[in-house]
Amino acid sequence: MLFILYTSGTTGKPKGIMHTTGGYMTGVFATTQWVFDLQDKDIFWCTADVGWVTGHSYIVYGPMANGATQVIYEGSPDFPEKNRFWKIIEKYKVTVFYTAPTAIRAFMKWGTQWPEGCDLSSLRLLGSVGEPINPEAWVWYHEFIGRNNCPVVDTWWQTETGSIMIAPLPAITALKPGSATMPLPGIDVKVVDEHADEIKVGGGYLVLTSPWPSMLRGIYGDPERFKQTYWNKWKGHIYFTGDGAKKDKDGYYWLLGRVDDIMLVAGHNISTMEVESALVDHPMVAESAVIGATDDVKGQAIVAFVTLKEGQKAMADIEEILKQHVVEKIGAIARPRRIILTADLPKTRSGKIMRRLLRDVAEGRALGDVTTLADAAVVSNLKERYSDKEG
Ligand code: 7RM
Repeated sequence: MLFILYTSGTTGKPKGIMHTTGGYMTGVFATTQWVFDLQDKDIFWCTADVGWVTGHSYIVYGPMANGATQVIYEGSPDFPEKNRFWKIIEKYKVTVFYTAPTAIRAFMKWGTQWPEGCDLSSLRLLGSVGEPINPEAWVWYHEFIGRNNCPVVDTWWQTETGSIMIAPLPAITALKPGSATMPLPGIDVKVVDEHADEIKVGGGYLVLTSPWPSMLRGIYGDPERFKQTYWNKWKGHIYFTGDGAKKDKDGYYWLLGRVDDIMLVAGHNISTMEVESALVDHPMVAESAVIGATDDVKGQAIVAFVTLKEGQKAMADIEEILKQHVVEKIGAIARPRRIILTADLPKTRSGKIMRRLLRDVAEGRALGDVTTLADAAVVSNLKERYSDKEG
């Protein structure tokens, strides 16, 4: 065994994911080369916390095994000012920069004056990891950080997979904003339905159908849960990722988030990600988290928690404006029942939104496990505000 990493703070009781030396190292060594195409002159910077798998795989093991030159930073992105990251890139002439959509949306919220005041001309490649990157954030990242001059590689993978599974190969794969594109060589990915039948074009469950070097070797102390969680949804050797995805006619994969987060509204499946993406497409919105709250009539009704951009005033009819915007982007079926404005969203330390806690808030329940929440005050504030308004 090399390490145990506890994961899935977003959905429930954390699982101790086990990785071993040879396979894991092979996976991260190869994918660091393939996806980031590191050369001797490169200066690589992955902004992840080392306690997240991204920090393990793409700060500690992958780049180090490749002998890469790296920037390693532990500190906040907004101190002493909101240009801290751009100052670091300027100072150390970073060439490859790897960060998360949650960070990109914070940069967007702060405004373009911060990156614009720094010299980012050393950058040649940008990466994204951790959640689906909405096209709006992808385009902003490409334009204001990459100065329309750097490919953006969206990389899909999990603590369990150990290394990147779906991502473009820079200068080889044609990019589509918002898509992680296609599986890396040797990685067998499929989108399947309830019966494990492959969906060649369209949406379904994302599965892996052959082993790969850096696959997890189990859940520490709980082999039964390992089988149940990943291997028992279908017969045969099919690893279930827990994510939903759509495959388009060109064979590109579009990640839809965890299947547990998909809503059923009046008989229609709507992913929280699609509604969130429509909301952040509005010029006033910085970030949003969408959940399905139990509804007597529709089964589930859409409730959206929304953070506005810095300096943006909340006018009286803002809820109606945003609801209408979602209707225009997706259709009447996706019209949110409520929009709740909030300064912060509950997140894990790696920046993933904890929708489970927002469902607890919306349905007036006591909060479930909050041990993986980065800032506990965020949900208690929301809980107070939500019940005020509902009454
Ligand atoms: C690397 C990491 C895993 C879950 C995974 C997805 C989501 C991660 C992307 C993504 C869409 C991406 N490990 N996820 N990367 N969704 N596009 N590029 O995040 O174990 O902490 O989380 O994160 O739902 O299953 S993790």
